[in-house]
Amino acid sequence: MATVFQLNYRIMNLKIKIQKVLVTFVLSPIFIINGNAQENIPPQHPIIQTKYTADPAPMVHNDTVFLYTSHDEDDAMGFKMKDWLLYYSTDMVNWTEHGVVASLDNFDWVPYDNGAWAVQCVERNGKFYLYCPMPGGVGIGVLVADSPYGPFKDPLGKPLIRNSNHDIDPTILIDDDGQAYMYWGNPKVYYVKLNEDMISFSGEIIQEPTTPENYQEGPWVWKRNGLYYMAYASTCCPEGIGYAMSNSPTGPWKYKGMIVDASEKTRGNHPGIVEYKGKWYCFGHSYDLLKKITPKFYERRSVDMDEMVYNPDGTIQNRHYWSVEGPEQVEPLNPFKRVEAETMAWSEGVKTRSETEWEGNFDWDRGKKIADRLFVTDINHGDYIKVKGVDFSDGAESVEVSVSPIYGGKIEIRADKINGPVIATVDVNITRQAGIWSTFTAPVNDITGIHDVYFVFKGEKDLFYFDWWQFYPARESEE
Ligand code: FUB
Repeated sequence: MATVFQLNYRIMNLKIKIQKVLVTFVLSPIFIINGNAQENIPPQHPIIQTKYTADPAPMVHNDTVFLYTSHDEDDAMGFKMKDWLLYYSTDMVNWTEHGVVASLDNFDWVPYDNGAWAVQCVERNGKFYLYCPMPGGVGIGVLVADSPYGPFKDPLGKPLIRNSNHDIDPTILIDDDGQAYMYWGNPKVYYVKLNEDMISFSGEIIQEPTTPENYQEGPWVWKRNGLYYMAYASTCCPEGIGYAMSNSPTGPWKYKGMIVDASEKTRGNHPGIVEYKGKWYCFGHSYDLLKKITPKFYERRSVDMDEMVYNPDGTIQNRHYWSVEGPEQVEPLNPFKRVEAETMAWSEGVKTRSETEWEGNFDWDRGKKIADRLFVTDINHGDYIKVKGVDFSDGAESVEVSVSPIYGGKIEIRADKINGPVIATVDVNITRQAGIWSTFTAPVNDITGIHDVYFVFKGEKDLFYFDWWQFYPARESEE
């Protein structure tokens, strides 16, 4: 988001960029030969491909990274944001979608259905607090749950903060002495002390007098080795991720540089920073996925991330842009337990959907609930899902998949490359069973050790829905 001046500047810039893009579009041999922009896009990244996501807010709880995001609708032109999504990972390369974790419907007092902007979730005393800004002076609300997955409820029935039209992008710091602070704002930074209940505050709302250099919006505050850090969408336009440091949670803040440089690919940006198993990671968002399909500009963003490295003096190393290869995998993935099909390091073509399965077929008599499912949809010939670093250990004997067949087809499970050796072929040879879930099993060819796994879909069209998969270990040969 930006001031009127910034918006005018962005529009002017955008016109120049569109002209440039048109020139490229017309002159580039890639566009002439292939008719699309795919050649220009890195082979991997952003980290979520099945939906447009923005404003990443990672949170570590136990051994899992929970990633809350805003959600740009697939047909968004400008901001079209109704709900918030949750993803999780234990290896920082394969992300599993949990689906919608909260929405504007959670707040009775919000007057519109488009304005689910950048959230942050924090845990305190076993409860999870999701701070949700609704722009245009509506305010910042808070939702509470007993689990990071929700369900989240509004304990106040009114905004926690309604201070000005600048009330967006909340971030929370709980200091070592237990004092919690909330920071937010565009184009200035505001902060207030939160009470221990995390749903009320004490004292004045302060407009931070040293709003750090290059600050735009999207603050993210954390502490390391006694030093306070504030990262934020920085410079305009486009925006990268800059940061400032302080010796105190209340400033003054001193600008230290860019963590991720501003570039055409990032445009608006919004940092989320977290430490996980001894390494630090910086999340932001880009338009890379959108650019894969069009040179046009819409508010359809995609969360990306990479490792973030400190210098010995506590300053942060700059990275020009998210690397193509992403961070190192923290631990290999275990295929011998059920893995949700919506667990992926990368995918092409597929989408996801939530649905409740009922016993009955009729609106007026659905019978008992069988299951709430989130599954992979829109599976057509040539689409694929890549799962990184799967540890087959001493080998697998068979693989089982849960699918709901539409026109039917095959899943070729391949090692290391989309056209790598076939590990197994699962034949889904039933049709017209959409809504009915069955498992299919196939024998596994010789495979041991750690491999990237590609689920490559083959068939004519609308093959099936895909819910989960699991390998079974090779049985020791009988003496
Ligand atoms: O996603 C909506 C708004 O755009 C966020 O609140 C800002 O940080 C910017 O990313």
